[in-house]
Amino acid sequence: MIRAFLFDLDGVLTDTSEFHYQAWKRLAEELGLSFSREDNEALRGVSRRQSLALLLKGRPVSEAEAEQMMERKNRYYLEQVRQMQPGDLLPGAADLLGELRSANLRTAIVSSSKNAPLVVERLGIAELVDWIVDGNAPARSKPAPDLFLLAAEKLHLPPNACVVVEDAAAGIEAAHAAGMRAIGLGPHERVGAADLVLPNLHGVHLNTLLEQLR
Ligand code: B16
Ligand code: MG
Repeated sequence: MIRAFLFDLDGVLTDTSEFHYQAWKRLAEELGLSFSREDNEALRGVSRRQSLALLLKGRPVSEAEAEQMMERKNRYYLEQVRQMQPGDLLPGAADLLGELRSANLRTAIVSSSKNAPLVVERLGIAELVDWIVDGNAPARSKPAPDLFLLAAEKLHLPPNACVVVEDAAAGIEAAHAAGMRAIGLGPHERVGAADLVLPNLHGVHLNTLLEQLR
């Protein structure tokens, strides 16, 4: 019996990845490093600390320097996030959240981003979300199941009553490790391990989803 939907944020409800890309690229240029859109693909769903490690490509830095770099990148990122509006929700996202509300199903956002609460506020969907688990949670990041298990606990539901919606391979892995079913958004090469694969949420309705998951 499905009682809740746990949504990843970036790549599922909105596309903050472009803002992450611009911010990391600005930092990389300042550091004299190359950073392409292709490089950015590897950061999908990956924590800020791990993203920096990938950007540095083995270049050694002290812990203090790493902290300062992440702070700088986040400052650039937030300049973009502060401009976000409800129009930045991906097609179909608001409709599905509304349908879940009407059907009395619970909803949570489960994101690796420490900025998830601000993004949710800018998107104007706070009212449609019961709980936000973000990258500030004292838990291991995806592909560990921790963030999803924490969401289930906060919603007072067993893991098998929750369905995860994810765009990253690590997120699908985390959902399965948590004992949850997963809907993967994107190409099969990336999210093929999911129980149901869809290109995105455009035109996706709750009734059809529940049937497809049965
Ligand atoms: P922050 P998600 C992830 O969001 C992004 O996909 C990833 O690119 C980013 O590095 C990570 O959040 C951390 O974000 O720097 O804002 O804490 O897909 O888990 O919603
Ligand atoms: Mg994502």
